Amino acid sequence: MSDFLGIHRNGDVAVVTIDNPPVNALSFHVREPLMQALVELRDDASVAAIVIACAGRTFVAGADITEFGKPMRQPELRAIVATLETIAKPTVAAIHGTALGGGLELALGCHFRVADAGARLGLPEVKLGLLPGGGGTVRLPRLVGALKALKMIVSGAPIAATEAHEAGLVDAVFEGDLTTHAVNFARELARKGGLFTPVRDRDEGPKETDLAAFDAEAAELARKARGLEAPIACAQSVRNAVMLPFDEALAAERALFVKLVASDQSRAQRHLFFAEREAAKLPGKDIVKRRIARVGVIGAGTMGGGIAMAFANGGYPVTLLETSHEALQRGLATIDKNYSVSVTRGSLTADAKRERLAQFKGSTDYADLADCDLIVEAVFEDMAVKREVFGKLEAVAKPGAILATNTSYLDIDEIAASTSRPQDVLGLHFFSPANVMKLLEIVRADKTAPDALATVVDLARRIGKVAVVVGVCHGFVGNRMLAARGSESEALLLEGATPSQIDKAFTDFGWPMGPFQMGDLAGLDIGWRNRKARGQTAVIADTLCEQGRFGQKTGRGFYLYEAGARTPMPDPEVEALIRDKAAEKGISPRAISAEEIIERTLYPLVNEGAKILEEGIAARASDIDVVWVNGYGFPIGRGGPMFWAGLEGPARIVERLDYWHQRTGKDVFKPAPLLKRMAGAGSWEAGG
Ligand code: 3H9
Repeated sequence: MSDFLGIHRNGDVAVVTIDNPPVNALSFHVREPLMQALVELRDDASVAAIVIACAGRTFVAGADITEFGKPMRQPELRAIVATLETIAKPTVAAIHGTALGGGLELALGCHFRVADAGARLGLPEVKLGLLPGGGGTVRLPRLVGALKALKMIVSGAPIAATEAHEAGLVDAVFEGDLTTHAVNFARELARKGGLFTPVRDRDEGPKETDLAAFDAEAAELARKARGLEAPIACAQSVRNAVMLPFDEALAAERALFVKLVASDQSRAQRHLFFAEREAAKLPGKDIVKRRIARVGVIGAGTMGGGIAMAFANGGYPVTLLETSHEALQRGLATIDKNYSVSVTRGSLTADAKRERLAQFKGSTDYADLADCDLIVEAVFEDMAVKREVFGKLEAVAKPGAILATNTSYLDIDEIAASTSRPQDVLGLHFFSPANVMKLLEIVRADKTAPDALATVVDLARRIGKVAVVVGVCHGFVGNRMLAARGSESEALLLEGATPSQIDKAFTDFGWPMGPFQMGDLAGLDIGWRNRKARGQTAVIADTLCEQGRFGQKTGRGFYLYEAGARTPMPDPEVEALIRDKAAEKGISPRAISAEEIIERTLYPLVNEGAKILEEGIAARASDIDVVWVNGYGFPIGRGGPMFWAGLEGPARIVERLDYWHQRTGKDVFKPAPLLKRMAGAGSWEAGG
């Protein structure tokens, strides 16, 4: 009937099959024939029941996100669902793969839902800064109860078919050919006959709601939302489903959706959705990737152990190498302990822990790396040590093995030059803890072969990382920009701001924590050691370290911590120290506004991003956003530094950078030429 929709008959059951690869999104060219098909089948007396199924790898994964922000073409999903509910004969959604967002809402318009045993169902709109806008917040509570619906909608996390069955969302779970099962299921219902009640008219769930428990849960979720509007709107809409008649609650859901879809937060989150997928794309689609069957990791310290766990978690056998038997045992014991914590927390079963541990082979002999297809070194951050490791790898690694360094700052071209196979060398910059953090900066060195790069980009996805390919420079994308963000921290303190005032400006902006709280958490001694090695100083942070104040681990840093606690408390001693140091430098303290704090920390961050883009260290502005959101906690509702720069107004940023440059003479404030062009052109691409 259309390229995107087929109808076939199985006796008196009509099967409508949506076919819109890759994920069967409900684009206009699907909605139009779908609406027409439903009306025709409803009015066709020879049809006893209707099954809605999908071709390809999944049921409908949602509305077509690319259509948001443009005028919505009719018919809308809500009208399709409303039409479904006018059908008196049984309607059955046959769900395989994922039924997400508008996909699940379409299924909620059917009388019944049957699912393949491997299917997953959810309403993930909140992750796009939205709420389900096709009736999901009003219908789901009628099947699973308000509390469960609240959790599903505010978290956006899908649930498995079996859980959906237990919750009442799915009526039957099948293994084998789903369409055949669905047709038989529908035919049996039609044979039995009777009245089939649409979900909208089933209100057992909302009626039973314990409002006090609901409100307590909603308040807790709102607290965790940290300034994001969508989770609050989701909770409000589910509450409406309990309190208001169906049509009023539906209208209220619509009003909230319309408001959210036009909001900067949702635009930012939609930008990130596509940015993450774009970042994983490399030019040269047909590159044949290398085979990775076993991974070697050199160094079983915090970083090496975490990297080894990341690969083991992704199903790869790992050879873990250390210099001594003791260090190896220590590393393996830590890995064992980390998995035990997951078992205690319930996120891993004891069997899964055993399987993961069985992936590890420990060794102290480089010769044992000979069967590895990828070897990642995570040894001490020192060029001589790294070169020595790569020299040893040269002798043992098999031809074509990819040799990766986890360096955070060092020149990978120089490391590659220490082997006769620089085409196999690249950087894999994991973030700590490497088994948890999503971000992976993949560093393309001068001579890295395209197939080696394509292989690790693919591998990153397989182990659940968000990968961004970056070029070689000091600190790559993330840490280089972090240095720019922190360059004014000390100056702000000396001029009159307190650590808690600066941190508050950050948390008010949406960061999970500010730079001083972060420093205390990571350990101030790390930065101190780095500064000493490079002949640099930071008067306040250095003095704190000289006093043994290393942060949380010593109970004192920029803040005070009660024994075993993580809550920072302002410390008058630190504030006195700051005033003393300022007086020594002849600086009289003045009041510093939150606006000034943002200008002197986040504008240099954007400026450095523009330099990175101009130098080709990052391929796209959106890649930088992916790095900052996934690796450094930049608030998702702001879309990453480069997207936020567009909202903030690049012309304003340039003007204020100029101001601070004139005032301080510091390079971080000198506006990058690309940023200036962007201010004129309106977008990073047009500016470039
Ligand atoms: C919604 O439904 C609102 C309604 O409540 C209200 C309406 C009124 N639209 O992720 P992948 C593309 S909001 C357009 O790599 P996987 C994606 O960009 C929606 N495009 O595959 C990529 O393109 P490319 C609620 C979409 O197998 C390609 O498909 N639903 C959409 O790893 C493959 O994607 C969601 O939020 C879309 N909805 O994962 C679900 N979805 O190849 C969003 C995907 O050019 N989707 N694309 O880069 C997902 O979570 C994952 O894509 C999924 C498959 C799990 C389905």
